[in-house]
Amino acid sequence: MERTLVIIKPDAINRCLVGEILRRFEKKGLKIAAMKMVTLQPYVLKEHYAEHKDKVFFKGLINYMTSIPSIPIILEGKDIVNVVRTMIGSTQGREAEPGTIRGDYSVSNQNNLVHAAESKEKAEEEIKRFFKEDEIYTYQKMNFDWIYSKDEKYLKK
Ligand code: 3AN
Repeated sequence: MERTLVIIKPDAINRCLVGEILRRFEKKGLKIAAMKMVTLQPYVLKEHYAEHKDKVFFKGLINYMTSIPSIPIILEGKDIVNVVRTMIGSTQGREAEPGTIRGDYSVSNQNNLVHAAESKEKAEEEIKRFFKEDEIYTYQKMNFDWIYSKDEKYLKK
């Protein structure tokens, strides 16, 4: 089953939106394979956001992301990278579609509540960045038989 890396960011914690964000992922039928609370270290974030290192907002982004703890999560499901990217909405909260997490709760381009990996390759890279192997759980989810159809269950993707 495909996996993705999500981070519930410091602004979501300060704004009491952790439960709401998790609720959306759970109600959609996505499986939580790992989750923890951690204050992210600047060196980890500099690597994670390396593509933005020359942008004017880089320093502010690192400061915001290290200000208080975050909640990295691994979610599992079919086509999960696309499913979760659709659920979080576009980067700029003011332009994100209503119905998405950012569209409903963010009006900022930096404080946009949640990160989600943008491709399958990045997801696997980011999972290794934020989790050790023994922090990731394999288990049979009780409602699995009702979340996917019989045909879909046996598809590898
Ligand atoms: P996304 O998180 O939607 O994949 P990226 O990868 O372009 O967006 O940006 C990473 C993070 O950098 C964003 N989630 C946001 O917190 C911050 N960011 C992006 N663009 C800006 C900007 N113009 N000003 C301030 N912060 C930004």
